[in-house]
Amino acid sequence: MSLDVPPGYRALKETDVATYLAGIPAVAATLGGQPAEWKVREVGDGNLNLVFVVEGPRGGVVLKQALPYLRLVGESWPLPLRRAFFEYHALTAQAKVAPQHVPKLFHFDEALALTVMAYLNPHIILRKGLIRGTVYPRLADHMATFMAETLFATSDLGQPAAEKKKHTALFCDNIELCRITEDLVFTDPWRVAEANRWTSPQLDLAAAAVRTDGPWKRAAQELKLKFLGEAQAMIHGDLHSGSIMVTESETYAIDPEFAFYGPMGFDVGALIANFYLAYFSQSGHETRPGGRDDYRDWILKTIGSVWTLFDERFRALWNNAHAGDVFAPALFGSNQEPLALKAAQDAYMRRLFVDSLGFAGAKMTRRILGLAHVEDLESIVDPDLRASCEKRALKLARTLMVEAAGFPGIAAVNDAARAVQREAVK
Ligand code: SR1
Ligand code: MG
Repeated sequence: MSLDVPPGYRALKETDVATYLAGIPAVAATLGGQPAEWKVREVGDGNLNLVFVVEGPRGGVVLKQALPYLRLVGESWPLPLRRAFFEYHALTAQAKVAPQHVPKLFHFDEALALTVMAYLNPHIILRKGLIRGTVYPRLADHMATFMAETLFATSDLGQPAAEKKKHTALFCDNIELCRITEDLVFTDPWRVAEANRWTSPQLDLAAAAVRTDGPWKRAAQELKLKFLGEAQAMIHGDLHSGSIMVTESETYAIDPEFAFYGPMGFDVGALIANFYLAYFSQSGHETRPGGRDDYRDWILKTIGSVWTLFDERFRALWNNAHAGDVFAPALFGSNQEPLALKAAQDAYMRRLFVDSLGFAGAKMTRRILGLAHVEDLESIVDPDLRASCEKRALKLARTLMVEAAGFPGIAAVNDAARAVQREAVK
């Protein structure tokens, strides 16, 4: 198949990068020295793009370029280059309210579909840290802040309707990346799809059972309806632990190329899902039974703190930084009906909580039965051990999707996860 690329586009090679960057003064200054001294290496290990790390005598940058196809699959799966445009606009919007949690942007080239940003060093991808069993004491605080700030600011509470409509329009053409999510997260795991894969034969029965499970399929479609129809805020759209870079003291959300105006719970749910996947995969990484018990506890504590702090910060923004056309202070001013406002906030946050659990369940299911899996589980070499971790994760995933409304709070969800972890796997 010949790929349709716009004039002026070419996929860069390692040998092109220094010459290209030399033409961008802010980047040249950040790198220092001469282009001949800059060391370039392609490090992309994600599903979609080329990623070059460039280091000079003074500092480093990352150049991320979209390919006209899905890297994970190859040229048989074309993908619009325009995703770089959405990533650039999402990073720009996020940097306005959470600059400490997104990489600094140096440059965007629409024709080449590339962005140049700060090289985060010595940060590592969170997923790798979770596999190693590393504790990140500030992670929950940082991710709760990132989500509360970015979701609130782009919601109808944080900006006037006219601005929201314009910003929504900027992202509404991100059709193909949304389509990936619509298919891979909400549809394929519940049907026979060529791209699906799972640990076989251990999960064959489980994969077949999912396809005939009416309540589970219905829950997936109710969530898909929300994803398609609820333009609540500009969401990151792919906020898994591979899209977060960390040290013990810093946290950055990267790669928002799936951004669009969608349901906020999709971001919160993606993060929670990846923590639960990490939780259930620990049995595959401990060197003796129980060796990761403390770490499992830390993951659950982190999940609890993410939700609690997010809830707290989102409400604080609502009380102190309201700028939208809904729930106007004129209707709910502090001297007027504080209890009515509190009740409205409780209802709003409750809906968001229930949505987040449902989305978390869908995101967990797709990583076990769908096309794109996660290293947390894939790196467990013994297929029986991996399958037992995956069965536990699937069990919680179903409960989160089908019974989300029955959970009174995040502590109860963690209790359910602990109970599943303790059960013998069938
Ligand atoms: C087909 S691309 C597979 C997945 O990689 C991205 O990170 C998204 O999660 C997407 O669904
Ligand atoms: Mg990504």
